[in-house]
Amino acid sequence: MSLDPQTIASLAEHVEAAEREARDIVKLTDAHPEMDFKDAYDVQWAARALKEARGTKIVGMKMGLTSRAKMKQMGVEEPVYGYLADYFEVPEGGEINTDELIHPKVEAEIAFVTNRELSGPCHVGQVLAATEFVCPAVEIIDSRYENFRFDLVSVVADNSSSSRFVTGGCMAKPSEIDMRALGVVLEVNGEIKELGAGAAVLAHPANSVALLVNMLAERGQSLPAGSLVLSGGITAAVGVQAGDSVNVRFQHLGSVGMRFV
Ligand code: OOG
Ligand code: MG
Repeated sequence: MSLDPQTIASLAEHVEAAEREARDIVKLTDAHPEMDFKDAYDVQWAARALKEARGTKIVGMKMGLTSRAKMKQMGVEEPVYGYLADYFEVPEGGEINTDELIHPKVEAEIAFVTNRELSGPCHVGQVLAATEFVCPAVEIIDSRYENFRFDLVSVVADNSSSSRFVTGGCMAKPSEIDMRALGVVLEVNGEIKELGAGAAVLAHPANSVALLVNMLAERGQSLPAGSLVLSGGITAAVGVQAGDSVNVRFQHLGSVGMRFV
């Protein structure tokens, strides 16, 4: 059953305020067990509209739960998307203030920057042809739900846990690197926590962007030219706290670092 428009609007306000105020809340399906996938994206798009009405710009999109490691860690089996707002972006080597977050985790990801509009139906070849460059990225996720426990519908409504992201300065054309074999090493305070390769993301990270475009098409939306897209965590996410220093090494693409204060 679908939720009525007033309920969608009030859930969007509730979850968006929890994000801005870094407060945890119970998952939305506790009070609304009938909520479905479409309702959840309605809440996400309504929350996004609230931000835009306040002057926040949307600078890109992210895919999540695109690797086995992430699906297994969170106990959900389907990729999801979210939007990236301007204030989510942190410069490379920058500081992330943990007072503004609830329980942050870091993820190693490959970011795509597109040079033309992509609309569905979209296949991986169109994504590769429309990719100006890829660059290394770290996403900092921060579920607004208690103890990071959620179901698929609740996490979609919560903008798929989007919170902060950092991109690295090295770029490559898709033809210059084999993204499937691209190795990543995630270190916290100099200690290796996770290892992986690009193929962990739907066999090729460009598949994740194609899936995003096809999911957007279901709502009559497209991916505008110049979009930044995070293709999803390659490894399981790693919890961090104030005082931690994170460095992720990407084969061929340098490294991305940040400090949590
Ligand atoms: C959902 C977001 C997952 C990714 O890269 O897989 C995500 C979550 O695990 O909280 O961003
Ligand atoms: Mg992610």
